[in-house]
Amino acid sequence: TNKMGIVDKWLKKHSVAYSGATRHPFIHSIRHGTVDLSSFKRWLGQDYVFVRASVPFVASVLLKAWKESDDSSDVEVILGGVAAFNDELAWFKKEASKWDVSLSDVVPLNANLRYCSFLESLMSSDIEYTVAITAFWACETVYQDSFAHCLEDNSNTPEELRETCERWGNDGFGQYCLSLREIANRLLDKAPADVVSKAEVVFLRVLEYEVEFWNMSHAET
Ligand code: HMH
Repeated sequence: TNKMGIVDKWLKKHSVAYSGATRHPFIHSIRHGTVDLSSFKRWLGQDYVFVRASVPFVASVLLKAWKESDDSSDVEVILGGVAAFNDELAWFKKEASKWDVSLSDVVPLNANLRYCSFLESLMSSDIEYTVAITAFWACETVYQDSFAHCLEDNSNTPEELRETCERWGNDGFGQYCLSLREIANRLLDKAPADVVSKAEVVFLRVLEYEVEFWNMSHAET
């Protein structure tokens, strides 16, 4: 409907990297119903650690929006994301007990620690709001796109994994990701060239970290 934003251009330009993050073998295995349950459990425990660690990052994006945004509806969109954490952490606890995963015993693997430190580096006040919201959009969108793929009509996702896929693959979460995309596009449109380049690099790094995150599901330990 709208004209193509900068983020939409990046999705085309970097479509191979984007598909690498959203069509990972782990996602294919869920969608095909061949997923190894020990992989799923490992992902679940690692993602709980990641989601907890991303709370301060999202709070920092909220703070930047409140200080720097020219549109007060940004704060509301991001606040929606902050508010969803409560429910999300409760969901992880419920899901973990269903699969006999002990969340208090999860040891964060290196790829997870690296992704968390990357998010932490983006909390710095030196990082522009435009760059930070681009990272946040990319992070949420990879999950939305990946799990929505597992819910498509021709998918064979096992019944007991559907709730997980719906958590990020549902239409409401899809709308929320579109709202984040609109904010990113609006800010990038007005940003100086060096900030746009920084945001593009950050977008690509998020895609890499997401691939490494999925890769942990088939880690040896
Ligand atoms: C690794 N990326 C990772 N975990 C998540 N839960 C999301 C993105 C979406 O919030």
